Amino acid sequence: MRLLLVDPPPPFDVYREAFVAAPSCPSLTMAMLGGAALADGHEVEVLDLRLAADPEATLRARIQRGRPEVIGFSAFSFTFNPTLRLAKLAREIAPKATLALGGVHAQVDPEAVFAAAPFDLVVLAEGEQTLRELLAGRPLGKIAGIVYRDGKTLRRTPARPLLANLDELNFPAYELFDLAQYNGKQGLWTAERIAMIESSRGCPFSCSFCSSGLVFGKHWRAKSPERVVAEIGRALDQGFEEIHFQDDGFTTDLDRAKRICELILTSGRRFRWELYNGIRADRADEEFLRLAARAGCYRIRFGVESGDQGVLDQAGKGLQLSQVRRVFELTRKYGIETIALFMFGLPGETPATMDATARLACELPADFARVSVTIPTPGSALYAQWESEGRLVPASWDDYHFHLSGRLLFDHPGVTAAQIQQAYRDFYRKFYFRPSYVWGRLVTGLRRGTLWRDASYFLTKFVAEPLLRWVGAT
Ligand code: B12
Ligand code: SF4
Repeated sequence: MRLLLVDPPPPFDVYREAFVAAPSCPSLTMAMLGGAALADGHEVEVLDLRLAADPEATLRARIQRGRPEVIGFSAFSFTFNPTLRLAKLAREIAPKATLALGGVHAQVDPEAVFAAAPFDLVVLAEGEQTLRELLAGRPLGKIAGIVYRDGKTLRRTPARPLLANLDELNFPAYELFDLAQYNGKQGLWTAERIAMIESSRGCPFSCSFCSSGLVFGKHWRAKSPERVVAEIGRALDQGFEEIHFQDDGFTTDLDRAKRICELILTSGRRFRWELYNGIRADRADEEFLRLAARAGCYRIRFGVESGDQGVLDQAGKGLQLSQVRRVFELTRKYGIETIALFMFGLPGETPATMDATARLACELPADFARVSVTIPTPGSALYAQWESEGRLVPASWDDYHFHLSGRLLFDHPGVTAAQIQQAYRDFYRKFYFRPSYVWGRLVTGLRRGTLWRDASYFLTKFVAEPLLRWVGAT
């Protein structure tokens, strides 16, 4: 079969207004699905419309040229509207093709998707095996884990059990991408070609604001260390220079994480890697950090969320601030860069707790810090809570990104949008413009050889981009 996998563009440039860099590397989602389809001998193309100047025209041309029989889209909430528009266009150009939708947003209310766009099926949870069965021509009614159109009726097939042994997955098919189109060396990244790798799926924790269990569930499953290192080796052979782990729980089993580091060391391959999706502050110990540093880990993000213990507890984070302080000290000890990630607007938030968050950020020996405004992610406990309390503000899915500061997606009992916006600006000013921080970065930059990278990051974020925005606005 001829398969076209489409990565939709965001509705607008979400990163422009925020002090964060827009990542640019091939999608792991598309690479995993592509790998599954290639293994069965199908013809696969990936179309990354995040890179297209005119997504509609690009999609049209690609469908006309490749005549795909199956077109698969993947959507977050934020990219749901562009996906619907593109699916309608795809249907016009290829009336006979099977249109499938997967990804996190489709899980929340799959039936509702069919009213909005002419999809033939929505894929629930993990998608590799479902896609293989679809491409093999299995009747839709016999494919587990989908909702599909049967004439005018919508039918849901039995849930597909999650894959027990992740080593059975095919390797991500990064050969489907034109790597020359990707340049991750922007912002704080240190290489141009960056491969996303997942070493595990699922997360056993229950943070109220998180919806990550929607796709991969709460049961943590992991690839073997040998498989993870083999996957990395293949990515390096394909020309990637750096590895970013996208798991929710790289260190859920610390012994496995240490073994991965040991295998990297004995493999003799030297490369830099980052725990990009972050790890929990209570899931790292000294031995892991020491091994990780030796094995090339140069940066770890930690989801701290708040500087107020009460807010953390209400969010069900299950983390103590003392654990946060300790892990930052330890990570620094081994020379690994840290990014502390925070949120504003969780339940229990007040102006005082936002101050406490900014204070904690400044007290931690973190190399960088970021704050995002809470979005009530569909499928999370927080979304359900605020929906039942009538606190959700009517909004477009286009607004479901983390960098919204001028307007809130919820009516918060303790803070106003203006207070959050002020606290957001103050946070960045307080953290990045401290004399001790600036001095510390200079020294660290000289010691680690990152001075030029840091200087260009700060010049871009705090001088060039605000200036361009100001020019654009006048
Ligand atoms: C990597 C990642 C990114 C990367 C890359 C995204 C990409 N396009 O590749 C970057 C850093 C760019 C990114 C950015 C954002 N992200 Co992000 N990201 C993730 C992360 C950590 C992992 C996703 C991943 O690669 N998983 C591995 C793959 C294999 O799994 P998967 O994508 O779920 O796909 C599987 C199934 O869903 C299914 N499937 C999916 N699509 C399809 C399609 C078909 C046809 C089929 C058959 C099956 C299928 O099969 C796949 C294989 O099993 C998730 C968290 C998570 N744990 O999922 C957040 C996550 C998806 N991101 C999220 C958000 C909010 C964002 C941003 C909007 C944040 C922001 N800046 O404000 C941006 C917007 C991006 C944009 N397009 O502009 C949220 C989405 C919540 C929601 N309801 O929308 C998540 C869930 C994080 C969270 N817990 O809140 N993200
Ligand atoms: S925020 Fe992290 S630890 Fe908490 S449930 Fe989500 S993935 Fe798990």
